[in-house]
Amino acid sequence: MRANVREKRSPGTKHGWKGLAFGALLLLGAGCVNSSDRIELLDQDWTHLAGARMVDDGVRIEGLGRAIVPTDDDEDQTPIANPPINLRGPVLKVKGDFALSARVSRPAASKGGAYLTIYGELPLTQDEWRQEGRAVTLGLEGDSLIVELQNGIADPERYAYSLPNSAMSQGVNVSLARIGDRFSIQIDDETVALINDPGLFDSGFLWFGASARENDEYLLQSLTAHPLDKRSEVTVVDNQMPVLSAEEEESAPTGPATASLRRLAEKNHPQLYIGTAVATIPLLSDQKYARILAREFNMVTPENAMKFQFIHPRPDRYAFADADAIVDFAEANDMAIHGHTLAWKEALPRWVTEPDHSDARIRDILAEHIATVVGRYKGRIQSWDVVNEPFEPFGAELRTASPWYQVMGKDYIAFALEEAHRADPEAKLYINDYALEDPGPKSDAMYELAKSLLAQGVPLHGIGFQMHEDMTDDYWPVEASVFRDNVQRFIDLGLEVRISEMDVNLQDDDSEERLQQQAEYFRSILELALDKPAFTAFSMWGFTDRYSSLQEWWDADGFGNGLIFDAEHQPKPAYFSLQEALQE
Ligand code: 9MR
Repeated sequence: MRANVREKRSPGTKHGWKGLAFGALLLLGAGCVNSSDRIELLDQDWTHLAGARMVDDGVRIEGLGRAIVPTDDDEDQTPIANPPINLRGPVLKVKGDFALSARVSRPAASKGGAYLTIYGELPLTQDEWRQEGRAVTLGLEGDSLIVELQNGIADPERYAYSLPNSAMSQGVNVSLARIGDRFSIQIDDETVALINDPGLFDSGFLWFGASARENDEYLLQSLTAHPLDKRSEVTVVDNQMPVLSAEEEESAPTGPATASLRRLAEKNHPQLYIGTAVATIPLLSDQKYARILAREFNMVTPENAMKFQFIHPRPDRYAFADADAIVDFAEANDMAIHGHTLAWKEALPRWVTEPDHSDARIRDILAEHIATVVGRYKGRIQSWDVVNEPFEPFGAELRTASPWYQVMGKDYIAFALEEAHRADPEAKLYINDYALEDPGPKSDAMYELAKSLLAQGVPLHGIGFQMHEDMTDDYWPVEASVFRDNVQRFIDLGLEVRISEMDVNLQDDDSEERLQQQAEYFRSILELALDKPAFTAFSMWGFTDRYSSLQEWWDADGFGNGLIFDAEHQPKPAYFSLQEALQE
């Protein structure tokens, strides 16, 4: 088990990329369209942008108020906006000087914000742990145009300009041109500002996000792009969902075996899925990430995209785009999906935690949420972490802080399992927690809980052992043999078990010796899972240090180093040790 509960970086900690060529990683589909003309971007696909609706006269953007709400008691609890990004929509490749022009109108009564964000580098939206990217945001707030420059490191630079009186309901044209190393900002063809560009679009690729303030909306009537001179180029990139080809399947790193982890498992140990957590932004923007994922794994767990505040940001609004992208990708690449997570104390939106809901309403919220999310993916998601981390970090007591516990007491667990079962009777339902692998009070409490749920006939099928481990001079993870003895009693109850979120964090020690020890440890746990047919999955919390929620992702020698590929997507000794174990 982890020595300390994960150390969270303060939200909004921002750092720039270091030595990593992001542009080269983009998903370049087959059909690039070259054009020196003005491109209307609203002709492209905006259906996957959460809160957006394509209408006759443009794209209507509705404010979902999606925000990351830190739950750690020590942290500033101010929500950090997590505005939707059109990851599956148009991506632009740009060279030289170019202009983007948006025509925007708002309902007359609107005083709220209408925002368009143009990203040169995408943020890493990790629920509570967000790392900013590089972007320009254009916003209409009241009678002002706001321009925000986010360089990934510092707080954004913010500028405000007055809008003409007519700019409310009739609409206003706002343009951003990159000319040399400056941005020129225009309102209705009048230049209002020249601002130095700190290289925000140096990657050469642009993504778009659009959002409105919560409960507000606006109409994006047009969004065009064009090059400003003959040497410049603006091209729409076809951002396709990658599907692994037969040759790519053959390109697994050659170590003790020549096949990928998933192929070895499918051939030699078909009872066990080889899984990983997956994050949507790298999935849709980093081709290498997506291809390693499809090649090496046959199960994915959405790291954050199905958490409550992501997928259900307002009482009557769901935001399925990111979760759908993962499900589509998994199906296209013949991978199973493990859903994560339905009843947890964390990742709740403000509308659930803040108001004084009646007890009946809290029950309804949870039941409706589970019915909708599980129902949407019925028959497509094989198993779910229905209840996540019900126990205190290192104790035998149930966590009491969630609205679910506050209203239903410990019965919320059975309630959530019953609702999930009703929504998809075929899905396998799990309780998932950390620090369970050692025998001890927490593990004993989980055992007693599982036993009593089964005795009551509650549809519980398995237990997820997260296995977030630390390996440092001061702390060593639990021996596989100790875990083996402890897990048997759960298996004896007739339950399935899975390794659900394994990582072995080395902090900043990535010496050869430590990497070997990490490899041996990963192998020892996989061998244990291979040995007992009750294990259904060996799943890690990501596969590349580059996007690990623990990694200083701006730094290739970063902090966590806990996964089996390094921050440059190169296999580490741990990868080869898993290959070896699967081959035997
Ligand atoms: O990796 C996840 C990180 O990006 C989120 O900010 C955080 C809070 O939602 O959750 C992390 O994932 C956790 C998982 O959902 C439950 N078990 C512990 C995981 C790692 O801390």
